[in-house]
Amino acid sequence: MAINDDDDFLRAAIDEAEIPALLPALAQLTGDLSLLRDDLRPDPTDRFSPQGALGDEQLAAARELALRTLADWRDRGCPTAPKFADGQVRRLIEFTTSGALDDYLPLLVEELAHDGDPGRPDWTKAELAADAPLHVVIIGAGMSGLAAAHRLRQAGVPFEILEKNADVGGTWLENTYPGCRVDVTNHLYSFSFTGNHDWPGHFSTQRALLDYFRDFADEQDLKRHIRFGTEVVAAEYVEAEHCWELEVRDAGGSRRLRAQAVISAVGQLNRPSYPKISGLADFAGPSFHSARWDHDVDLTGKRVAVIGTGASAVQFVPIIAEQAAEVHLFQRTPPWLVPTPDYHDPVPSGLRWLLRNVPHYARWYRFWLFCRSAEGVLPAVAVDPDWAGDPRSVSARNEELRQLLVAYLEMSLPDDPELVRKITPQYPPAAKRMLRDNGTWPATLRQEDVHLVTEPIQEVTATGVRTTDGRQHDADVLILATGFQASNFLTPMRVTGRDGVDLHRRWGGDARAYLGITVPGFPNFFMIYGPNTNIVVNGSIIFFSECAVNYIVGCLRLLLERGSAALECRAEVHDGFNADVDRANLLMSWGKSTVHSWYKNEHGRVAQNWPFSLMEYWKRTKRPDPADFLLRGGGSE
Ligand code: N01
Repeated sequence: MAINDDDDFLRAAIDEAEIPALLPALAQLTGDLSLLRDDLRPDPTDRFSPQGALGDEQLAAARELALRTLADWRDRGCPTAPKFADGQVRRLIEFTTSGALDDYLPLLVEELAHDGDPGRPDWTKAELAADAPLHVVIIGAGMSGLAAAHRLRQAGVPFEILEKNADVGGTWLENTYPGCRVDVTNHLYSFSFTGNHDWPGHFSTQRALLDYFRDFADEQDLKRHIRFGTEVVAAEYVEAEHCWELEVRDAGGSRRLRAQAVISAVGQLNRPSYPKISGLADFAGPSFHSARWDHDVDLTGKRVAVIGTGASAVQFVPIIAEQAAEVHLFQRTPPWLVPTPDYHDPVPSGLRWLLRNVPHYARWYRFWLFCRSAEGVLPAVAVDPDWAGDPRSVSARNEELRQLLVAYLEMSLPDDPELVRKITPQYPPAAKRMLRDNGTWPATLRQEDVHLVTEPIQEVTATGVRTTDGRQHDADVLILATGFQASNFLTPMRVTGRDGVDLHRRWGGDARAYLGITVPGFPNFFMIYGPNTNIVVNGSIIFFSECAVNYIVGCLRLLLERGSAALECRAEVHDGFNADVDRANLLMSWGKSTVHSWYKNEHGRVAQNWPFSLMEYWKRTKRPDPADFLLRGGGSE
């Protein structure tokens, strides 16, 4: 990589840089550790101040230092960076984290990936057991399925992906509603093993995400392993042969196929939830769910009724409000809004140039984002059992956060206290998913042709929606932004394990698994983004999926190393883990609060969320402990 741009150009680019990432990148590029000045240390724990809470003078000094260093590197002919030893890299990491994340150090070294792809399996099937029968079926070609395929291929394990849709992308293929975009910063919401982090936005649109996964599948030549238009209807364990028999449906009808292991990568948020509202079927106009957007319906000049004010609605209502004559928005519970000024902004050209052209910077940029979000606001959403303050918060720190978020609403709508009252949540921050906002949501709600209705819905009629106060809200189009059947894991698939046990009957609407991945009685059946692996206020779910994939690949390795045919999680390990998770979830805002959310299942148990740190999941999924499993078949019998 070489640069020959003049100083003015470099200065302008550096003005847009994330300084806490630029200094270590330049130190690595030049080998000059004196760049890591004590007075320029950032604070990754300050979530609300930009640039690691560095002050103006510090920033000016750091920019000057960066400019001199980069210009000098250019003038010396852009020499290749010296090879850094792990110890030196640790020094760079310690500078970036200011010692705040010491517990995370082993994870951080891996996350930085300064020396290749640390998640790549360090074994292959051919080395371990070339002749062992091991064919893996992955269900779903979304983000998680593609990650699993990538790692299995690296390990030389034969696999195929069965995908019900006609393309890859999963949720990013199915959700095409206007304004759909990722709400986790993109440079983190991407695979650790793809070099390309050239995102157009800090939070890119659905189209950019879909292109990313499509490009990945093409570049890695994964599509030839995918059977598109193929839905898995049922999976049954054939104990005598230690394999799974799958019933699949495709254009040719119903077929059966076998695999030694199954990885479900079907996601949590993809089966739309249709509300049980009387009269829904009587609506005379077009009606659709936000995740099944009907692009044939032109909303121009129409009266549109929208039910729901969750993540989906908050993204699409501002767009459709520009086309529709009127929007009637039915809110049951308002969301908390997290101020995010750059939510819709493109990555500025200077920053993009640095990410593309300064060696190491893209990695340090992602790494810095990781450090900032690893713990996120987790400590501020944990319950203090002795908290006796406002019941709309769960601890002193949670109350501080609540007041900050209320202040944001008041500041956004200074002359409309009535609207502020209507959209201020009466439950603790993080009890439901908090949504990003750059001012768009409050501005949309105050538009004259947008009517926020907070009266409960009585029924849907042929011509609109009637609320319990007797008012009829006329509409030409009805959009259900009512979310997903998140807690109905793996539905509508039938999964039958050992001794003919039906997984859904076993769960009884209360899905549980060990690490969200394996279930006793269901040997060699693995899940990615399974029960209790949703993260709420920290990190990126892609990180979690990669951890789960790493663990599953480790389980397959165990099978091959031990010469076993099947591996099954011990019941006591599974039960003990779930008891820990339940206890910990009750000590989080989402577990303590009684507010309705998709984090809980029909029994009121938090079946979705991971209550611990990212570090904890990384540690627990690093490699499977053989003692957690029963091994059967092959050499183990
Ligand atoms: O769904 P939701 P979503 N009568 O369940 C209301 C992810 N996501 O699709 O809050 C009236 O959050 C319901 O009201 P209430 C993300 O993880 C990500 O918006 O239950 N209202 C709520 O307002 C997100 O959290 C992105 O009282 C009814 C709304 O419908 C998750 O998906 C984008 C009702 C449902 O909100 C789900 O988000 C979009 C009824 N009978 C989604 N039933 C990105 O980042 C439900 N509601 C890209």
